[in-house]
Amino acid sequence: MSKIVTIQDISCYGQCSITVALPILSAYGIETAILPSAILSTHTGGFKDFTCLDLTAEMPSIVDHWDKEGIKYDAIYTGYIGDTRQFETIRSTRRLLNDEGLLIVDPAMADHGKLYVALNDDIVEGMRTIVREADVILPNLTEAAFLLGQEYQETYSKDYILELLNKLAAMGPRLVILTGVSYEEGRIGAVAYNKETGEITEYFTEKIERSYHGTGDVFSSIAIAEILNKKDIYEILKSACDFVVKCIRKTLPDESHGYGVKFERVLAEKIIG
Ligand code: PXL
Repeated sequence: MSKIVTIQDISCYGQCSITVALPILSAYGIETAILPSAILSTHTGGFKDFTCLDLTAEMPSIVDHWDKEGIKYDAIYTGYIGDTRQFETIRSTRRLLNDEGLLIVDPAMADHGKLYVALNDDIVEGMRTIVREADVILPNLTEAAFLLGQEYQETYSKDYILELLNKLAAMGPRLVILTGVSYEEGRIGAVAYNKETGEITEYFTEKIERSYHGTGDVFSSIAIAEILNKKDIYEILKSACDFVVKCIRKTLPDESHGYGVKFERVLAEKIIG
């Protein structure tokens, strides 16, 4: 059984970050520890006057204690990071990885061409430092462009996607999974590049014209669970894309529910059937 630690915020309300990652990874039979980076009343997408308790100062002590206890992990999964000092802690947490352990970075910081409201360019720069050390990264198109210091492009060709994948892999990671790729109307999906084999893998599904917060976290949690369960890359992309579409479909009928996706029933159906 794999053991993972996820480093991201606790958004107490809003179906994102740790409240998404924990149940999904657990449902896949992965032992999951958390290194919370902050406690927010809600996520920062659409709620006004959210509260935030920063946990930067506590994080190194937690990691030191784990180290003293001899605790080891098969993977570190990082998500939304709101304070640049935490990137050093993330790098230091790598000492807890087993020999074959993976640093998996979801640079959750932007979407639709814009940084999330509470973030700035220093976070992008910090995110680059952990991307350089990562084994796997899962950016969306906006995050990919920002990591590379490029303008976000709304329309693009296949060559542009291949160029992004190549440049991101050149930063360090051996597997890049780019999300939110759409070459034709009505279809959207993910494209992966494995630097070691040179293999490009794509999976596309129906595009629903409604966007929700937290879908990136749902995608990454499923993909990471499948990676740890040693699925092949096509299965990883298919599982994550299909799961997100099902979650959006479940959420659509409830128009008052715009802050996240109703992933819980979809997860329950996956397990119980
Ligand atoms: O889902 C990404 C995310 C995570 N954590 C916080 C956020 C967001 C997106 O807005 O605000 C606090």
